[in-house]
Amino acid sequence: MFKIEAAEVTLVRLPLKFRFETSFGVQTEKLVPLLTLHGEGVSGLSEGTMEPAPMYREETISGALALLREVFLPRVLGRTFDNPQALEAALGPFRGNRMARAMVEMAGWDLWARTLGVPLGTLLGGTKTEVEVGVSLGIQPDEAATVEIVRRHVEQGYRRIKLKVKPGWDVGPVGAVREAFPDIRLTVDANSAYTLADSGRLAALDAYDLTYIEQPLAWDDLVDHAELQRRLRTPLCLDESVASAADARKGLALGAGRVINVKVARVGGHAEARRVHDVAASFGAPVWCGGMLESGVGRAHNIHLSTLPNFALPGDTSSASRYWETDVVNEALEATNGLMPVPAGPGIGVTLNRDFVASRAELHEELRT
Ligand code: OSB
Ligand code: MG
Repeated sequence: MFKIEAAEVTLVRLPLKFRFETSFGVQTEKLVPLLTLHGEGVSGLSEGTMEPAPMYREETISGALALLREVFLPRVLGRTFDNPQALEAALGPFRGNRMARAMVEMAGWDLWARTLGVPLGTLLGGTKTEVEVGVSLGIQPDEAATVEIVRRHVEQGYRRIKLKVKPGWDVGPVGAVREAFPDIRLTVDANSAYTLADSGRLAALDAYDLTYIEQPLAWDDLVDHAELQRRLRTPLCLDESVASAADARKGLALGAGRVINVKVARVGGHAEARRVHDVAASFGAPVWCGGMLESGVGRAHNIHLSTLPNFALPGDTSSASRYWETDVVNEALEATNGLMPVPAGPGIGVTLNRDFVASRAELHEELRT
């Protein structure tokens, strides 16, 4: 059992070390909402992965902060829960807003794991002590720059290279990279930039031996993905359009894809992420852990989740030092030769660098009953 006595919400602005261009825009900094749930002598940490504007999915930081303040935290503050599943159930009646609900649920898992003194991954049923990771590389100015940035990351040992693509920026860079690196595990991610009318262009990618094409079609679509999958040899991987285990079941049953990118916050937390993992396993479909340019808090959550067995393909949880000059946590989260060690110790295994967080905080609120 654990009691939630108080909550702290902090919003931190971090400059990104690289310019991250996707089909939906360019990012040069990250606004990171952090939640601390205080129990009796123990606390749990989580990070929100919604963004200032609803470009990836529909949730936003300002919307999530309002919901946390006005609805979700008042529902759980002062209460005692048997386990994180009971905490998840307390938020179960609320619809949508899964990233906001996930902040509460994920901090609850960390709090509970720290109370028990076990690593979060172990509590979730994971067994790995390190997890395989790749990198997600943004759209580059030209093909030569793309080949060059891929070379740097292949040399660092990353186990998979994912290139962001969009209409007009696909077969060119993919062909150039495949020619330079015939044997690497290569994927692309379109973040919903295509429609079924582009299926000819997408079928041209079949020539490059991609492990999968991630979310080519609309963020809320499964039916057109199923039609597209019938027209392609390359497996499709669903990201945006899977918000729950039910979505995963429907998508896999329809043949909308053969792989799922699991982002714990997108599906509402660890319990639902594990259900997505299990549903995919029942279809014989591998999953992998996606990323949202997380700070060390979200990154540590991702690493622990990735220790489950059906995380069978390398995730996006690359070294924190790629993203940040200074991270919000004290521990370094660094991959060596494409292997990310699971942070040791209870819970997510990382601690907040409180001075740094305070120096970068744009908002700080404490809530109690
Ligand atoms: O589609 O996976 C995505 C980042 C922000 C929003 C969506 C996505 C991404 C990434 C980055 O691909 C993965 C990472 O390095 O964290
Ligand atoms: Mg994606």
